[in-house]
Amino acid sequence: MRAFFHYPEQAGTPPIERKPPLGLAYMAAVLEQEGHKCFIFDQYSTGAEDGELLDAARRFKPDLIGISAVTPMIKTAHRQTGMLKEALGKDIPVAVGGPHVSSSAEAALQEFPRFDIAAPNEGEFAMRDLARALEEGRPLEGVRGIVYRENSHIVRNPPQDLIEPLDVLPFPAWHLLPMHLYYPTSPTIYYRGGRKTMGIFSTRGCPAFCRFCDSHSIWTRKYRKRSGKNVVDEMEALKEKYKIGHIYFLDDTFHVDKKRTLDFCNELIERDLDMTFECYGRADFTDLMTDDIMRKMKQAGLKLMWFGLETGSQETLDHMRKGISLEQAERSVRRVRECGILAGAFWIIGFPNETEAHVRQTFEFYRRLPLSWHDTFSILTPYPGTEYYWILKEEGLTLHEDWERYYNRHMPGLLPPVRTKHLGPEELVRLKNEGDRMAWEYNLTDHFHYYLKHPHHLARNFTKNPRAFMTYPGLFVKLKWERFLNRAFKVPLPAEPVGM
Ligand code: B12
Ligand code: SF4
Repeated sequence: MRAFFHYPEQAGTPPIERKPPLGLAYMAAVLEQEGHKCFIFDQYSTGAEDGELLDAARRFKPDLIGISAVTPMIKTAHRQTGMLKEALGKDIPVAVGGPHVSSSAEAALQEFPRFDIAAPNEGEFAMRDLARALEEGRPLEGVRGIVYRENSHIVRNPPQDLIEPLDVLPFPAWHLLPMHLYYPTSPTIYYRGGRKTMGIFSTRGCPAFCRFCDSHSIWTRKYRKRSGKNVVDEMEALKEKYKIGHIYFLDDTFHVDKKRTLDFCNELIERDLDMTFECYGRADFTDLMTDDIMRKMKQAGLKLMWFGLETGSQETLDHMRKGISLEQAERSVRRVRECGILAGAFWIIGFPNETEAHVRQTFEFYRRLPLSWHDTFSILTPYPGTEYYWILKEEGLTLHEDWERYYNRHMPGLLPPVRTKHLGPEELVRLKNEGDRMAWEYNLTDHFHYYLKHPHHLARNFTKNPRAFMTYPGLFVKLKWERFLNRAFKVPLPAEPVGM
């Protein structure tokens, strides 16, 4: 069987960040183990034209197509499905998976008639069983983990069991990915020190209940982990094969399990790979960790820990069911910094009850924290599958469901699909831009200080990406000049988002 996997382009703009479509690479690895031939077309990161997609598919001659889509990609995925079916000239089954269909497989098949099969949740074994059934000419009835059309009905088969232990999975099929596109590190990501980077997914599922988050639709809330040894094996392989020096863990919450965290650190220290890493943590789990564990993580190579802090208003934190307090958030960031690790945070504005005063509270909190990376602001976007999807709808705060416009940040000229009870979409964009500007002013100052202290990183990053560096002085002058005009002559700040 020949399986062609596709990760569509981001409609409307160039990619935010080139990161590997690991889901497709995992599925391809599993299919290859079974003797199938696979191909991955990462249109998102390559920026390839649709014509190139069709050429690649024609050359490969697939028997099965698998497309991955987040919500804002689903329309593109559907349009391209039509093009692929037409170009290949025969009835090749197209399965779509990933976050959007994980929460709403039936609705997606109803809304998008060209998809034949939707595969919600974890896809490795659903895809394996689907390929086996198609190859053997068996009906889809027996394939667990898929939703498909039968005559005019949509049929949902029983789900696959969650994969456990996760160590049974092979490493992703890196050889099918344009790996070089994921390496380059921008000068703004200074702490990676110019090392080649790659992402790893080492745990699945987050036990928390944040109302804006869609992770549970894919993974459930059950926390599953790969062993420390298995993860370090993957790091070692990436180092040997691709000279990767820095890993960004894409897990929702890396350090839920203290023992696994320690096992991983000990293994990494013992093997002395000279690799660094960054990960996402939750403030409450970090709060529970002893300084010993934090220091061990630092010793193992942890450069930066990211936190979803979201807001500076306790009322808003409680509304979104974040499950942390502002004190915990602040304590965790300070502790991480005291242990010699950098700290970054993600922020969201636009929660249903938010007023401008709430957003300003967030800005103040943001300024107070000793963060090392100042991330820009997202606007709450109610992805289907999240609790806010239903809450906002019921409260009349959802403005439309044009999925293509369901981005939560980095999209110039795009209004959010929601409002709050007190702020309209334009006001949310104005506040977001004000926040982003503040973030960039901090970032430029922080980068300057970091590079003063680490001139060798400056040299390394500069040689890796000189063009990106050249934008630094221009951005700095622009931000300062606009701020000066705003303060001195009340000239409004430009509405366009900032960033490098
Ligand atoms: C890394 C990441 C990114 C990377 C993209 C990486 C990439 N190329 O895949 C970047 C930073 C670019 C990104 C951007 C965005 N992201 Co993002 N991202 C993630 C993150 C943290 C990890 C994804 C990952 O690597 N997973 C690991 C692999 C193994 O899993 P997977 O890709 O999901 O694949 C598995 C299953 O989904 C399924 N599957 C997937 N595809 C297919 C296809 C078939 C045929 C089958 C059978 C199965 C299947 O099987 C796979 C293996 O088990 C997730 C959070 C999470 N916990 O998943 C959010 C997440 C996917 N992102 C999300 C969002 C909202 C976005 C943005 C829209 C945000 C924005 N800026 O507006 C953009 C969209 C950009 C775009 N593509 O158009 C949401 C998606 C919600 C939704 N309903 O769409 C998530 C779930 C975050 C969350 N907690 O809510 N993201
Ligand atoms: S902690 Fe992160 S991954 Fe977990 S539910 Fe909240 S937002 Fe989602």
